[in-house]
Amino acid sequence: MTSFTFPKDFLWGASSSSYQIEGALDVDGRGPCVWDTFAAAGKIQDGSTAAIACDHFNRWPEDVALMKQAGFNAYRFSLAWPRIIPAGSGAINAKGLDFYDRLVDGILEAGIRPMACLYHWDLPQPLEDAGGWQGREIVGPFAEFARVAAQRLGDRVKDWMMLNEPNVVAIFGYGLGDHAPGHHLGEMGMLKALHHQNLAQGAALRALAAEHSDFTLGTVINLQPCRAESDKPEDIAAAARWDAVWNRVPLDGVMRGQIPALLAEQMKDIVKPGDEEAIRFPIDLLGLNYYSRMTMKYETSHPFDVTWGDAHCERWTGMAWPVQPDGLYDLLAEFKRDYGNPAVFIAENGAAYEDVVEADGQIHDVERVAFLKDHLQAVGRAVQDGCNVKGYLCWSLLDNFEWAFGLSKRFGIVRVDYDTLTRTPKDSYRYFSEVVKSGQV
Ligand code: IFM
Repeated sequence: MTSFTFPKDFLWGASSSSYQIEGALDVDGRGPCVWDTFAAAGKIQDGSTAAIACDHFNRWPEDVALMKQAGFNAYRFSLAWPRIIPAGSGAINAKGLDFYDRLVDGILEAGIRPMACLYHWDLPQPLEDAGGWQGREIVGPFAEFARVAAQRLGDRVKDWMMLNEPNVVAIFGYGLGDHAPGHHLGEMGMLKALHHQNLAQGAALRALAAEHSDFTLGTVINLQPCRAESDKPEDIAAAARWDAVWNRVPLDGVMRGQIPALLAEQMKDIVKPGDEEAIRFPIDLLGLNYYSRMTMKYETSHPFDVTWGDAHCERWTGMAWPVQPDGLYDLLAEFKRDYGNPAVFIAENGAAYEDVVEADGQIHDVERVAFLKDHLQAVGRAVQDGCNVKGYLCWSLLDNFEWAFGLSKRFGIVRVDYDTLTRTPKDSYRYFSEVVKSGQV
């Protein structure tokens, strides 16, 4: 592709999440969350915790300055539910809200558009103890949390995303047990957690719409095009099944108010009358997270009789995820074709690699630069072909706490030295900043 110039009003920036960067888990009245419990149970692979993480709670002015210096005009961050409502429902913690108040003011002063995400996985532990995403009782508290956050920040934050990657929460947190809260509930556990997040999201969207008429409302889903590993009918069926679970339950829930036909029988006792209407909402902006495709095959030892991998790919990230920029183009083109081309933005895209700090203290992360370039070109091609893409936010500004992998996987375009908490921009930061400032890839 020859060089492409993005529209002038394109959103450029990064995404982050509270638990992965803030630290300060015991400060100012924050309550416990499921990831605190999961870490305390020794489930983090490198034995680390998020107790300090990037210490963004204290160092956010430096992080906002790095974003400003890079030329960003947008930043998506998440609000820690247990910081704002420590028990998940009930008493509001004014000091928790004060933190986000300061942060939002700082982001706005830097000329950056704050995009708040309500739920990026730090579920208050008392809510999990009451059933978490397995029960419908969580819908009310989530909508109340949305209302509380909007009442305090809604005069300045106009972009509100509800959930981040509900499929990961449901599948890894409740189905397979790799993520907090660590349940192994299999297929039904996954489907319940998916549906109840859809319901909570619908209620929160309505609560926010009632608060302010000038909000841009949306949510964030990580879509992964699913293709069959072979032309065997069982692999083709496995790909269709997993597409229904991973992509369509969250996507068709909010966009169409539909339960995928392939899952209707299994979900018939989970979905109550009126639910389909309750999960549908005419959102203004959909965040799409993209990391790779999924190549599926039939495998009876796994839930839904599926497994994924990609034996044929030649490029891999440090997460052992295949590098497939064409998948991002395909995703955007298919979304345009199948959903009527509503506004979307890339809410996450990036890669972890084994970074090396050179003798001069610099990080020449050539693989991450190539990853970003290839994916930005894919987005450019999609925009050129008429896809309604409003922005690109990389994952992530900082190296951070990568969930069950702890501090061992580095996704940042800025390195964080976890001993000194020093931030060092990598080559990828400079590369991305050039793209942002020129608007060209
Ligand atoms: O770090 C995560 C983020 O929290 C959600 N999306 C994928 C990222 C990389 O695994």
